[in-house]
Amino acid sequence: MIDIRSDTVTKPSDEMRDVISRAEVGDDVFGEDPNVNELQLSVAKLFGKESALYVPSGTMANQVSINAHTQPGNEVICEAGCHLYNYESGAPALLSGVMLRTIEGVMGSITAEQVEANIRPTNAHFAQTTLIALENTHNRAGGTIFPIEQIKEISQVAKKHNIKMHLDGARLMNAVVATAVEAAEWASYFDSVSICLSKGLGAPVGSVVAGTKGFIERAHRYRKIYGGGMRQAGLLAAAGKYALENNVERLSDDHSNARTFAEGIASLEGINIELDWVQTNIIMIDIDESLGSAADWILDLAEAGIAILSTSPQRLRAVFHLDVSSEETADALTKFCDVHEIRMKKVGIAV
Ligand code: TLP
Repeated sequence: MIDIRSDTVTKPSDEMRDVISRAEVGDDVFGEDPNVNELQLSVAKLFGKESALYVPSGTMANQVSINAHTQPGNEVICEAGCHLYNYESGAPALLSGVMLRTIEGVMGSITAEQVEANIRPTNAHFAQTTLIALENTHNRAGGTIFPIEQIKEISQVAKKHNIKMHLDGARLMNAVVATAVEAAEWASYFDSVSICLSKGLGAPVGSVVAGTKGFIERAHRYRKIYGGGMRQAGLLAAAGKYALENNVERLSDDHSNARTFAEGIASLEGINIELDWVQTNIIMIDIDESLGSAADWILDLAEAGIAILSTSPQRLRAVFHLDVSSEETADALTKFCDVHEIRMKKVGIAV
């Protein structure tokens, strides 16, 4: 089975397992795990921040950050398709007591003008806007990259209104590899930045969030409250360190596999792909209703040996990652074309 459901499905390589098996550990709740401490230091350095915190998941990275930046009753501005609004079970309301004010973006990106127009005036009637949360690359918009100039302008608006900025950088290293912009530059416009080690970077578990010392102290308290304190977490952190040292540059292979696949299927009848949106490792594939629903395609593709997910009734999402080689990409492309032919026949369109 070629699994392109997500880059979260990547499994640790033999080399990574070797590093895990030899990792020195300590009790991280006492701050004594050498691998966790080294990982935190290296991510803080990568993002040019004072401090960093290892957490079990990207969701926890976002949620400790929201809580550390806000007070209950505050409002957080974010883009309407973002992960923390759509896929985190309402956690901002439950855990931080904040409201989300969503803005419809273009390819997942919003503008400084949109942001400024959505900041609440200072008046007793209104919630206080205290945080802007952006996502780069943008998952639901198909791995698109937030233009750095736009981020810079939003950060100027944020400063003017004394509002904090958080970046869900689950896939920020994909943006780094796909552009000439370094991690520290992306991060410089934000008060906090998260990164997932368990997606395209290939570690089994874990995310890291970075920011000022004071922010990380508050985030650390929330990690404890959410039950995210882990003891001999160095086994996992060592895999995270290995991922950052070895698996960043190779993300460009995933990007070229995604492009090959997208270009290979884009001209099939009834298949619609915005090739401009294919900027990193994710492809959004819109299926014409005449060819059945995304659910129908998922079943037929599974039979052909491709595991894939949908994000809406007519949209499939394909994600390329380090466990899909260029040969497997070519194979997946052939299989997808075969399924296309099968579905054309099933619905009575001559091929
Ligand atoms: N995304 C997952 C699913 O939850 C949709 C995926 O398969 O892409 N931020 C972004 C931008 C993400 O894409 C995800 C996971 C997270 C945060 C949450 O990370 P985890 O799953 O580690 O909590």
